[in-house]
Amino acid sequence: MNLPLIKLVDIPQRGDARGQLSVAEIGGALPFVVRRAYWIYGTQLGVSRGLHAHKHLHQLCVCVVGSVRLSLFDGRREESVVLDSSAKGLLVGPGLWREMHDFSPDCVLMVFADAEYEEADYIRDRDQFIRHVHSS
Ligand code: T46
Repeated sequence: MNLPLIKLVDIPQRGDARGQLSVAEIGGALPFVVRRAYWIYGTQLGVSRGLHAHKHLHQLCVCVVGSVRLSLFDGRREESVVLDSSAKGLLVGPGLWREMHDFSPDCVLMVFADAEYEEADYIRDRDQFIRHVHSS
């Protein structure tokens, strides 16, 4: 990962003969206490989501079924990461413009966040985001 605010982490797999089990916990894949979890699924073909940044929020994204491409932009550089395994998670810090593209029809994207939902934490205008990063 070239952008300092994103990090690909291993999610321990504890499967056995009965089937699979993946775990995200503090001291392991999770560097923060989870205050909210949500999951994105049933995304229509060709739809892109995200298209915003967060001022403070830290999140761990895990694609538990299917695949999705996340594109992250810090105001200068852009990086794309394909998530297609429940054994990998992407830690996404604040101050990054994020877009989600190429959802597979079966994609289930789980997101763990360190804060409750707060619309005031969102920057939904790309030009405003660029001004925000260049002024901080
Ligand atoms: C992010 C990416 C990866 C809530 O009421 N509570 C919530 O916790 C969330 C996440 C959303 N909402 C409402 C707000 C909107 O009316 O659900 C609706 C869809 O949310 P949004 O358009 O922001 O969804 P995405 O997929 O564009 O973005 C989401 C997260 O909002 C965002 O924090 O980083 O996934």
